Amino acid sequence: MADKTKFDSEPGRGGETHQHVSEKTAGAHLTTNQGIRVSDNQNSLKSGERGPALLEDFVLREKIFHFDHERIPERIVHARGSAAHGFFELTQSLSDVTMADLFQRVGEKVPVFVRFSTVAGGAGSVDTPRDVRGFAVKFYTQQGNWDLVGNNIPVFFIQDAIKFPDLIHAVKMEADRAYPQAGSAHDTFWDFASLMPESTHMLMWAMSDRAIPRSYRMMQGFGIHTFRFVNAAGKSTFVKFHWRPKLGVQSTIWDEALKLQAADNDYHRRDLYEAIESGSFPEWELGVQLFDEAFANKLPYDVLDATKIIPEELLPLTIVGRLVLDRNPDNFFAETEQVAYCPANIVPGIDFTNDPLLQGRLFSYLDTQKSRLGTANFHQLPINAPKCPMMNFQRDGMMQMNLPKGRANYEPNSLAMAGENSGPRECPSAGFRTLEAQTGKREQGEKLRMRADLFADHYSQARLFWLSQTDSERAHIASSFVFELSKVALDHVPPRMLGNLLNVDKGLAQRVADGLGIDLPAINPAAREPVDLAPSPALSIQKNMVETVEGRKIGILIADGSDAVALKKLKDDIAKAGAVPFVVAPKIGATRLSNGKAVKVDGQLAGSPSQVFDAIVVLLSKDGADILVNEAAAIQWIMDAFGHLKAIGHSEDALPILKKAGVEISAGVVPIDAHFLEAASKRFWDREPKLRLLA
Ligand code: HDE
Repeated sequence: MADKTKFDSEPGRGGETHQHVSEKTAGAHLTTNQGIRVSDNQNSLKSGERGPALLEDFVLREKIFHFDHERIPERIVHARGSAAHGFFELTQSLSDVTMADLFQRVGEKVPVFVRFSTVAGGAGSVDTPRDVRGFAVKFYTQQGNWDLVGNNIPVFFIQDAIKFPDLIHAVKMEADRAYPQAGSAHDTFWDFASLMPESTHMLMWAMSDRAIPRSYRMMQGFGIHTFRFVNAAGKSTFVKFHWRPKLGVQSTIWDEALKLQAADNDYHRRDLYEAIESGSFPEWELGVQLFDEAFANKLPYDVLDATKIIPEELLPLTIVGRLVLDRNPDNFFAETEQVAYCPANIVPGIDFTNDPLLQGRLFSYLDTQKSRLGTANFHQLPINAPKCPMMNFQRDGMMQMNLPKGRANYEPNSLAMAGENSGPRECPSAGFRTLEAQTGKREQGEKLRMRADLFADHYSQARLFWLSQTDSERAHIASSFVFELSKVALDHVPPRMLGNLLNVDKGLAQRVADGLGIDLPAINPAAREPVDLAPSPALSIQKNMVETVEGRKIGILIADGSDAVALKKLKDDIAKAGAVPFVVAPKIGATRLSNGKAVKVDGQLAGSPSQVFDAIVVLLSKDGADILVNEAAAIQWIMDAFGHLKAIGHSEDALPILKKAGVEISAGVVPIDAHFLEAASKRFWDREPKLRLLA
């Protein structure tokens, strides 16, 4: 490869840098796409030194032509994303319920490519808006590719695919003004959402801290729809898929998410990339909820309705495998951008249900890939190609990259009798067979445009979600509704939304009305009266926090005179606990520590605000504190960490600066030697009511 080649460098006539290889250097010659060696990559061909550029300059034209076409259409939704390679390893066999090959043999691994994304924003938008996150997994199994294209929230806004274009039009930037980018806090979204009572359950999740995750590594993932497993005997079992992050679910809080949009547009992308580069591989468990028709028929909601969950307390998860992401893509475009997921990609042993949202998706993804990737041959791109043999009689099309040999492009044929290659054939026993699902009479009958009865219950599960949250989480949800609705300029919309929320919980509706400063309207009649369902503690983030510093990033503020021994110990302890220390100082170059030695730090104070850390340490000497007490960036650094409910470790001499930043010595504010790491594994929710007025 050219990487290790030594180049001669010499300036050209205009002082431009020319890097040369010699004629004999192997493997390092710059060429055109036709393999023609390039002699000068700095100057276009001109007629005379001040003359016009010449049309015959094929080197220039080819280079600019290719550049002009570098971009492809971005995804219509989920445009902004990041991805990684890894594997899925089976830890418990499911051979009794499915014949899918990847679920047979414990210990066997299947390669995967996983893409996480936001939904509403364009490809260049920020990572931390309030939004649902995509969680799409491509399993390259021995039986072909299976794509589990899910989200980090287990329900969806709508029940029927026919509403998807309306939902997306409403949430994306408004058609005339082309803003806001990547956010739901605007007229058209809430106009639509308030007219769609079926969205209410999803809105509760979207207004919760689930929609502002700390990291892709710290989100759950869900297949959402009810799918089917089918075993070798042809028996079908319903299944719902859940991904569980090893680090637990962790989220930011709203003020922090807002400030992260300024601090680091690529916060999640960087976090995923760095974690994998450093060998701290993100990991999830795969859990399945398995049930049969009889169980489904007993539920007070319909399992074909994607706005409903089955609480874990009612139907526990069986953990069957683990997903580990251990390799970053080599090229963002070739892999992350060109990967084409499709819920219709399933393997023998897995099948669909009649969920009307899923059924629409089965059409959409293949269709969209054609316009996004420009050719029906996108499946041949390395990232999309199956890793098992793939053979059929499909031919030609734009960008055909395969070179099929022979005449057999049809079937049946008898070319084998003439000694020619005759191509592949169907297999009745191992080929994919759609389950001959025996379905009840409600799945058959007249052709109707209508929904099943239980789909009309729009509020019971929204209430269940609300009742399952801690006080702090409820305050966040109510405040999010206030924030979003306060951005709505159409005065008739917030009351309509409140009329829906009254069906969820009167207290919630009242809090939102108070936060907006408007009167509580009359309740909007429910299409079907909600019923009280038992709360599900599993739905709360705070009740299930994994108290660990593993995978977290801890910012340490130092300045001239900071204690060298304490700094070393702190960094070692943090690294030993599986977290990442990140040292910040007013200057990136040399900071002179207490031992007289100069150190280079990881980030400059003004460019490394505390939002990007999970906990901070203020490790200042008296002199350092005296100087930084007059530095707004340092005060803000500490104030934000306190306001974002993070642990703050400090040296004795740093106390005056903490005081100036308004830090009250309270839970989570600790001297560095006093169990700082224990504090750093938590967030201090109880601090919040003293710091901000929540709804
Ligand atoms: Fe998607 N969705 N979606 N979606 N979706 C796309 O496919 C669509 C839905 C999801 O990282 C598109 O390749 C319809 C639910 C993810 O590349 C498109 C409906 C869930 C991703 C599309 C839904 C998802 C997409 C756009 C309603 C969670 C990103 C580009 C019936 C279970 C995949 C593309 C990636 C992407 C259509 C609803 C998840 C247009 C019609 C529900 C994670 O085909």
